[in-house]
Amino acid sequence: MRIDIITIFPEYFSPLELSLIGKARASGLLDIRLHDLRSWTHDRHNTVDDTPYGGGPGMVMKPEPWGEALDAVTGGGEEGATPRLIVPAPSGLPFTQQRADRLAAEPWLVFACGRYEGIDSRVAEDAAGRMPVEHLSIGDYVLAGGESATLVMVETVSRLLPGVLGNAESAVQDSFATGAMAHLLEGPVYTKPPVWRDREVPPVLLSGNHGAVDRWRRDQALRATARNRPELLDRFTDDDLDRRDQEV
Ligand code: 6GU
Repeated sequence: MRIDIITIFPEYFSPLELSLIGKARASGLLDIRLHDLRSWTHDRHNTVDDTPYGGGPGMVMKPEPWGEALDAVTGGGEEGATPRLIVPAPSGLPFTQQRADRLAAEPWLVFACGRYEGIDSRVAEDAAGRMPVEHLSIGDYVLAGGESATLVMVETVSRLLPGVLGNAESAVQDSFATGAMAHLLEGPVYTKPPVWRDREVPPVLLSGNHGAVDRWRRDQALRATARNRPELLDRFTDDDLDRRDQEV
């Protein structure tokens, strides 16, 4: 997968050199390209923002540098290829695991990171004439810019790509994934030693009884979900829960 990120803070993305994503880039599974928006300005001060029409607080990102940046970045794909443009914004559609799954199937994503009060709205309108555009929010709070949201989305999508995760199973096992544990949160996890500061690992996990372990994990997942995200349980009917209990 190719991912282009346009930002006034390319240095913000140095974490993408580390760990799983760093390795996926080194091995060629992931082609992440960073672009400094200011390289498409033409004035002495490399201006990227201006005051909002209609008044109000803050500044708005100017359309001209964004238009040139998107033309340059999205025009250079292999014969006729068009990327999907993602604009992180608190006003966007919710970024969910389901949306991450769909993005992970795309060959090419471009992230346009806005700062200040956002990007002049004509930029996304104009781009939408040539490529699919999605405004996405990572949660119900307000960040200072799209950079940290882009890091979250790039990490979420990258770990779904074939070959990026060390253990292909763990993407399926996590909270929110599909399968028998779908829509449940993960319960507690343990490793050695079996006793630490007088605290024992739950004996069922040492029993070697895989059926009992699966049932215990399912029960713990239900408890964690009821405690922290009770609204997620509304998706299940009683029959649903009974049927899933027999699966494990
Ligand atoms: Cl994508 N951007 C900003 N600025 N704030 C956010 C967000 C995005 N998602 C949640 N809050």
